[in-house]
Amino acid sequence: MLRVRMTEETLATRYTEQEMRTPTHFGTGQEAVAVGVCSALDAGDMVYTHHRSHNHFIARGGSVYELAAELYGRIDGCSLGRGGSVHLTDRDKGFMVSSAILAETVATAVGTALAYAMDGEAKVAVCFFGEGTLDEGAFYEAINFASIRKLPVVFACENNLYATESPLSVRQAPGSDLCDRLRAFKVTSERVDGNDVAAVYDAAVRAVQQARSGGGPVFLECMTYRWREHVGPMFDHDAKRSYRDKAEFDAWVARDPVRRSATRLIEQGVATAAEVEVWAAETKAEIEATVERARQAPWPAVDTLFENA
Ligand SMILES: Cc1ncc(C[n+]2csc(CCOP(=O)(O)OP(=O)(O)O)c2C)c(N)n1
Ligand SMILES: [Mg+2]
Repeated sequence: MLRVRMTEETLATRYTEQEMRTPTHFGTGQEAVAVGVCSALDAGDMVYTHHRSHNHFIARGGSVYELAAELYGRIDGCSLGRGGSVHLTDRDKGFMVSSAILAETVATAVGTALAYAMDGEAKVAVCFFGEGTLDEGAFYEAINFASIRKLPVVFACENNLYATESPLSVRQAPGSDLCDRLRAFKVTSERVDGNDVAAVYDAAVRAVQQARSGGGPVFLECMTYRWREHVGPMFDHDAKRSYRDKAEFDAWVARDPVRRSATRLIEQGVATAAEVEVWAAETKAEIEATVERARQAPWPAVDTLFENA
């Protein structure tokens, strides 16, 4: 979780220098969902995700160097500098792709799960997405098909209460419940504290076990909150945006998943406060050096511009 947090914080800081020319959706505050779910997977499983993609890439074992190089448009990037933040890939690590088109990767994850089922492979496809994806028609086609075929797929929803600057309250009928929508399709559904990495991990282990053993898909609604603006490195209140209440923001920051995780380790005697501080400092230094190294990597050669099109 520290690696995920420090990577995102370092990239957000460097983003303001205007050298990364890719639209970027930062996932600060949502780390526990990525880490909890990815920790429950096997190496052979396959992850798909949406535009807020960095947490999942790093939690799946993706390289910080290749992520940073991708954001800088360099040849060493995971997509050879052509994709930017919303087109990450590392198939060998079990991370197929991120995509900014809402619900697109839900449908492709279901297709991957269908392939696993047809080939008799005991693998699971996982798709991360925001609650805004439940506003898309394609989502319901995909989950219905997965349910009918009992496909090995886990739908990991990061419900951070907002899609761009629209709260859930203006996008769904009063009293509407996302898990209930999935239950209408007979998909097993569970709401979980998405800022508690242990709770997410436990729920993900159950979900993956069900999917892998032929019990059908599972929907996890992970309640969480994004700290930064929808797209870009700023904080909404610094940017004078008022669509989110400052008190609401502060309440979620008080439930910082990384700090909660550290506190638990210290309380359980797994680590001392001093050790946690050393980990944080060492991780930060390592990542800052890695991001700077990526910034200095070469550009793709101009005559390769149309390769891999
Ligand atoms: C099909 C489609 N419609 C609209 C958009 C524009 N869009 C980009 S991000 C976004 C909001 C996404 O919200 P959510 O799914 O909750 O994810 P979050 O950004 O909160 O992580 C929208 C509407 C899009 N990318 N794709
Ligand atoms: Mg959202």
